[in-house]
Amino acid sequence: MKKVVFALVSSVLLFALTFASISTETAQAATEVNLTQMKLPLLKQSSIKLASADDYIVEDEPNDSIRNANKLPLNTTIAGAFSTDFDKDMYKIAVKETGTLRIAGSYYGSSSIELIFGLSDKNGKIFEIDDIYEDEEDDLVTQVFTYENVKPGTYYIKAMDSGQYFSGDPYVLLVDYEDTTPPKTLTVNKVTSKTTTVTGKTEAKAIVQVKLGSKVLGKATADSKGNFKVKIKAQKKGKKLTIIASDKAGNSKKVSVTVK
Ligand SMILES: [Ca+2]
Ligand SMILES: [Ca+2]
Ligand SMILES: [Ca+2]
Repeated sequence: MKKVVFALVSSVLLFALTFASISTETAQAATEVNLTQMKLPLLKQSSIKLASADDYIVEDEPNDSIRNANKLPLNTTIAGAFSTDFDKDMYKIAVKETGTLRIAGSYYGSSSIELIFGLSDKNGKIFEIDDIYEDEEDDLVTQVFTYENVKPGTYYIKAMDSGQYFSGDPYVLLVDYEDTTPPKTLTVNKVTSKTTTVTGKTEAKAIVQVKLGSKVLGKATADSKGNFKVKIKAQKKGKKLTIIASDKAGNSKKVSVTVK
């Protein structure tokens, strides 16, 4: 009996040690991966706004199913490896506003892996790719999949080796998201010839400009509830002002008001 318990403990330990050393190796190998180089194929595509490709996180096993998928923030880089045969790595992403998703997967062509990956919903339904871009430079193999009009929701990225073999060689995934949704609301309170603060409501944190023709009379950022106050010089009755609310990605909504 004692022997069995000992055997169990040691196999658990061995298992834990194998995992610990694999994740350390993955982390070390990932630091050798040139993230700036990895970013290039992405940057070659238009309108890419990668926030933090120089920083990366490392996968956290077990992450083989939707239930234990690793949370992956948008505009983030993650490094992983296939640490056992049939290892699958699932990553969970949350999209808050309709936009474009670009997922780039890279690995070294001379290493022992051939990365395959894709985007699915929680039921495992695979999304069609709108655009595929492939690049191979200095041994670095990269594929960029573009998904357009991705609606708000939770999505999963599944990564695996094409042969489902264990190798421990690193791969890197970059998730780039571009907001394509303009602020939904923009209401402006009455503006009179005495008004020196234009107030109203729009999307939280939107930048609001008040313009007279092409001249910017004032500019302010909406608060976290979307309320804004833009200071302007009082305008004459009958003048037509344009109020423009823009989100961080530059999507904008405008309305016109006449000075009363
Ligand atoms: Ca893995
Ligand atoms: Ca895994
Ligand atoms: Ca937006």
